[in-house]
Amino acid sequence: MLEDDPQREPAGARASSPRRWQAIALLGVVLGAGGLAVGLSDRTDAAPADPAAAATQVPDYGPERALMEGADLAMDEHEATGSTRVERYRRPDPALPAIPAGKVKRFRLDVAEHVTRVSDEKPALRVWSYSVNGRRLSGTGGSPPIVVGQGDTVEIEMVNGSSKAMQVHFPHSFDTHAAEVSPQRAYRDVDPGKALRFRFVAKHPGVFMYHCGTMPALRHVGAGMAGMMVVKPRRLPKVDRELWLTQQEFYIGRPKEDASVEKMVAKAPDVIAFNGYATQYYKKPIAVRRGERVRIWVLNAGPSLPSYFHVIGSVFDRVWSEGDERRHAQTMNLGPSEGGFVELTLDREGKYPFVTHAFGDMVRGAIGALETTNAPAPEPTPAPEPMTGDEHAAMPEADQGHTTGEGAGHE
Ligand SMILES: [Cu+2]
Repeated sequence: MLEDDPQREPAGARASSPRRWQAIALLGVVLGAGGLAVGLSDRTDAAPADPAAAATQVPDYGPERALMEGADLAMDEHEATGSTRVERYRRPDPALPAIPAGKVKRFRLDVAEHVTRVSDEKPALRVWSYSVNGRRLSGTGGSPPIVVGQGDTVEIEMVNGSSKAMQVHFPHSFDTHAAEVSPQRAYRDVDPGKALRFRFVAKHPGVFMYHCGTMPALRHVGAGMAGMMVVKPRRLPKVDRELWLTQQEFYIGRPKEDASVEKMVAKAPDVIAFNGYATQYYKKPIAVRRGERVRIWVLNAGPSLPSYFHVIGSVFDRVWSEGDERRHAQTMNLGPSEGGFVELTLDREGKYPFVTHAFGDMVRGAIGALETTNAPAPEPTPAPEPMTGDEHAAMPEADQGHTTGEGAGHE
């Protein structure tokens, strides 16, 4: 299925970049006393003259590169420099984009290393993220969703910084869990200013993660390089409204600089956000209509913490995640990289917070709200209080007076 159409030099040439070889050399030192040093020591030499030979010696993706993680982590932090102008925030549209027209679904991913806030309360940081077909989530740490249908042929063009304005300093790559391809070919590193293209057939439906797989992957995903790829199942019934929410962790380092690798390793994010900015959909809720059927596509992009997606004041009629379907569910549980959708109908006017029900994570910003069109205007919003007790008691408008179940006449 894969039609690999590289637009750049062979992978081996990239593997000879000075930083990479420094990292390999350091790894050699680190592992010097161990048996692994035997297997890797030949890579501490200068770059091989033959790129093809280098490609076979140094896999772009796999356990051997994962071993280099420690070395890379130690060396690269705070290495990048660039514009520190803080990008202007624009609230990402939570409406799920349509599947593009055309027989082949084409997506051009571009990379930017840009300084932005991901929370009103925290300093700005340099986030690494993707744009999709020219659309970027400005002033947030998020990346836009990609939407195709089951059985579609998908063409990905990964451009690592199409212009100087993208401020790209590092090799990056693009790995989508929706594809069945050779990762050594499709997901290999792309140097700044270069591009790579591949195709696959999206055989499996689901909500898949895409992300940068360049080692150390934790650092690249923790810096922001992840997003949602929806492959809609065949014969999926139409609903009134489709939304997308990607939960993602952010690890703030020194102000306006790259994310903190130490915090990533410790799994201690400063911010956990839906669609790249903490509490944005709580402060300005997502408008829905009472009685309409809403489908919310959710991805947990991690990189390291689980998500327990719950809508306060509602029960999911249907949950579909990772190939399984359930009904009558209160929460959709998603490990890092997992995704799915929930369907619900809000029968009464109101503001319905959605959260990860891991409350220690929710208070870091993983809260938003659906608000029916005619609901009262949102209250002036202080940052949400930690909900250590009964969450419903803490919510405005939770009590609509329907304690006996007779319900409907209230509105
Ligand atoms: Cu990357």
